[in-house]
Amino acid sequence: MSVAVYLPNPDRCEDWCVMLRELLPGWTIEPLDAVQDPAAVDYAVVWRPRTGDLARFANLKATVSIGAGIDHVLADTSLPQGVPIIRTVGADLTQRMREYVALHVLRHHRDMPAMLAAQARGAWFQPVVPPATGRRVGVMGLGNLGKVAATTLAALGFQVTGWARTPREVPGVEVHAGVEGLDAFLAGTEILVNLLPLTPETTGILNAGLFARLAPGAALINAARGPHLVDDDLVAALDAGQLGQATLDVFHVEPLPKDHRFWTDPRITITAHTASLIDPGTGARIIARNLHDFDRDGTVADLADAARGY
Ligand code: NDP
Ligand code: OXD
Repeated sequence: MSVAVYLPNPDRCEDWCVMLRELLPGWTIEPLDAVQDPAAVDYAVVWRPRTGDLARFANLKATVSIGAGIDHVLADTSLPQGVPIIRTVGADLTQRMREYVALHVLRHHRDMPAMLAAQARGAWFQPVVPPATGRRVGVMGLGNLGKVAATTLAALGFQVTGWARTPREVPGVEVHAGVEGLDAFLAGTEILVNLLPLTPETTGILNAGLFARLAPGAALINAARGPHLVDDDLVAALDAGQLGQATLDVFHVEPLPKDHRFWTDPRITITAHTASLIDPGTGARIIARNLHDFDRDGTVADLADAARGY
């Protein structure tokens, strides 16, 4: 079998090739840009491929996203139609995201940014915050990551609501579904966590209209994708006090450009798309297993639905 690997950083691409070669002995694993015979390529393993990269492979059996999201693959307008896309998900990714969400929800809940600002001024600052049981936190997206984030927050004692496309039961979480459930989901939410996939329906969903439906002074945590957020609407909502704080892990352009206004805004905490950064060692093992399973009989647990967009 022949596998073409692409990540924008050539060194990281080479690292992934080395690990996949160890895990898939007998397979040909090479950087996509080194492929001499595109017709022989069976599988592409990619993170943010360039437009046209995948169309070169006429006999592609499947594309593997090095990550849970597949938006970066679907963004290629010349993507070969009908070629299955396999996501990379697993306990490692879920655990990292649950830690990130718990950390930042607790930070906002306990007013940590204001405490750090007070420390910088040498001020003795004693805000009275409600216990978690008095705080309403909403999680958008109840898939692999959102569900675990929501149940983790519920275990910490928060009043947790969740929003998905379709109804379901999640222990300890009040679930709302679909566009018709959005108002009830947002009403009274004081900390909003976004873990939606990026699709045409969810692009720009974090906008002025949505912020207006949250509790005044709410905090936003966006750990999903940059284009979920309308940047100007975030700044306007912070200026108006409709939002109090934001933690952003993802951005329209990554790395976030050096001159972007978010860097110096004290109301915004920035992390560099590290909420649940895939560890290459673990990720390569998941990908090798998925390729092996798919190659055996065309079935694999982590198949994405390209038509749905996630
Ligand atoms: P899943 O595909 O497992 O779950 C997606 C969830 O979103 C589902 O519950 C789905 O509802 C819901 N959803 C999708 N569309 C809508 C909609 N229009 N309205 C309401 N709900 C909707 O995704 P994961 O949990 O694995 O990952 C979520 C996203 O997190 C990824 O797509 C990626 O963008 C991001 N991510 C970010 C990382 C980081 O480090 N910052 C790391 C990994 C992922 P339903 O179940 O009803 O279909
Ligand atoms: C992912 C990511 O989609 O890291 O897995 O963003």
